Amino acid sequence: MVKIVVLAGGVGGARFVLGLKAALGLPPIGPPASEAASKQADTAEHDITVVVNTGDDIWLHGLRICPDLDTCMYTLGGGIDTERGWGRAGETWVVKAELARYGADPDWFGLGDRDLATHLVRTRMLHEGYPLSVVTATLCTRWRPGVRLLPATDDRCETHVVVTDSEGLRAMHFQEWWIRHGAALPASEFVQVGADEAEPAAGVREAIAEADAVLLAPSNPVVSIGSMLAIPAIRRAVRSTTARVIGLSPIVGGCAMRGMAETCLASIGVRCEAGAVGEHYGARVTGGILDGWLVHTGDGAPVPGMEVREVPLLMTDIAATAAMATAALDLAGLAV
Ligand code: FO1
Repeated sequence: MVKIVVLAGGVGGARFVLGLKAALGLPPIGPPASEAASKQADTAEHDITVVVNTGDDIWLHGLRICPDLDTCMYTLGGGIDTERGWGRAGETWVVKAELARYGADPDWFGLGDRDLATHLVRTRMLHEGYPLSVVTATLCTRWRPGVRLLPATDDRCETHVVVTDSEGLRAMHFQEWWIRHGAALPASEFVQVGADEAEPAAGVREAIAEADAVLLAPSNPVVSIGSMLAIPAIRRAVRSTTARVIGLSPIVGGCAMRGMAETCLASIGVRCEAGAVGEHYGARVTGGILDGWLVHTGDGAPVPGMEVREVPLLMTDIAATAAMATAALDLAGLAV
């Protein structure tokens, strides 16, 4: 059985995994058709583990909200609102409006009524003492994403943004910076609060160590992939796996597919170019994490210590994304 581990953020990461599943002959949405086959580990051909960023996670209205885990779960389980890329299809916002009438802050966060049920179940289980990895597995018994979703950590490790503007220097949660302020405030630093003490969630180390390929999805290199690699034991696991580690550039032709990456890269002094992001991740042979780097056609530039290949990297549909995933697995030395 071929074991594949993907490090992924939210919208971009989830869309990439849809293509990866298709590349492996799995239905992109939902569980493998032959449920029995996937249960008989020896007959299932592939085992996909997605290690998901938890840096976006936030306590709001007394609820624990995990945007990237939910985006992956809904996308792969068929419940996502495909226009927004986050939250539930057919969503309503009655509770959000009621909270606003009470003046219950914050009113800037899009708390959907259907989504609320996920946060209520998760919060209740967390209060009962279950780790986030168990909560996620429980939520996935409903959504059946067809892959194993693991939070990067069961510990608190939130991305906060340091802003320096006319009001002086202050920090705020990533969600407030991204949603309330539209990522428009000048961010001087992104801090993963708790990263040094955070441990990988149960199963993460083992999945990376036992993988036949480790892929970095085309997610935000700073606040999605970067947040996970800020957890020391995750970085160590990626650097020491016997699998080849292959990244896919989220930057195509000098611009990020999801607006935020450009802003985040500028804040940490990395040029918004595929080659610069590859260098930012670094080659494993020189202390970084990558063995190979997939860039969009035309963005090819040598990056010392890693094999760079050019393929179309626009996730325009599942077939295009499947081709990207196939190219990444090929660069990892796996023919699918
Ligand atoms: N993104 C927004 O731009 N506006 C929102 O109001 C919003 C609410 C929201 C609620 C639940 C959820 O799972 C995701 C949500 N997102 C929203 C996306 C979220 O900010 C993610 O962190 C981004 O997708 C970046 O990864």
